[in-house]
Amino acid sequence: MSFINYIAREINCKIVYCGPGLSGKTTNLRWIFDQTAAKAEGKMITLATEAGRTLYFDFLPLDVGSIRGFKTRFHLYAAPGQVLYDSSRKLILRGADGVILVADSQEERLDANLEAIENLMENLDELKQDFAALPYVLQLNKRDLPTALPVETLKNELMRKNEPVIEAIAPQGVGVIETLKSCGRMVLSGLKKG
Ligand SMILES: Nc1nc2c(ncn2[C@@H]2O[C@H](COP(=O)(O)OP(=O)(O)OP(=O)(O)O)[C@@H](O)[C@H]2O)c(=O)[nH]1
Ligand SMILES: [Mg+2]
Repeated sequence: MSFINYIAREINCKIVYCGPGLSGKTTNLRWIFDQTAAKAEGKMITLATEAGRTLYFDFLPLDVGSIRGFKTRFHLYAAPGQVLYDSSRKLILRGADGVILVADSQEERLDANLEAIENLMENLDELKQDFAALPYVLQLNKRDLPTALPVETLKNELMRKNEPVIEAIAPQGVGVIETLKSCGRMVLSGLKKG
C-alpha cells in the first residue's frame, strides 16, 4: 500500500505493469524513462533479462512533484509476462496501489491476454487485494500492427470493470503517458479519501 512518511513529508505509490509476454511492459517504462528527468539520473533498473525478456522485474522511480507539501513519487514496476515467472509476478504485485494491464492487440495474442488477466485476478485474490477497489487501467498496445483486433472487440473481451481503456503504441510513446496519468490520478484520489 502507498507509503506516507509524515516526518520526511513523502508519499510513495507503487504502480505495477502486468500483461502477457512481449506485450510491451518494459517498452512503456523505457519510454517514460527516456522522457523524464529519471534519465539524467540513470535510475531505471532492469533486472535479469535474457534476450530482452524480463525475468524478474524492471523498476523506475518517478518524481511527480509535490502534493500538499508532500514530495510524491511513483514506483513503477514491470512484471515479467511469461507464464513461467508466476512467483516473481505475485511478489511484485504485493502492495500495488495501482495496476496497468498492458494488452497486446494482435489477434494471435488474445488468449495470452485473457490468460494474463486471469492470472492477475488469481494473484490479487491470493494476496487478498480487492480488485474492485484497485485503481486499474487497461492499455491496448500495439495498435500500429495490421493484425490488431478492433478496439471494440478487445474491450468486450478484456474489460473487467469500468476501467479506463487507452490505446497505445509504446515504442512511439503513443498513449504511454496517458496510461500512467490515468492510473496515477486514481491512485492519488484514493489517497485523498484514505
Ligand atoms: N509494433 C509494435 N511493437 C511493440 C509495441 N510495444 C512493444 N513492442 C515490441 O514488442 C517487443 C516486446 O516488448 P517488451 O516491452 O520487451 O515486452 P514485455 O511486455 O516487457 O515482455 P516480457 O518482459 O517478456 O513480459 C519489443 O520488440 C518491442 O519493441 C507496439 O506498440 N508496437
Ligand atoms: Mg519486459
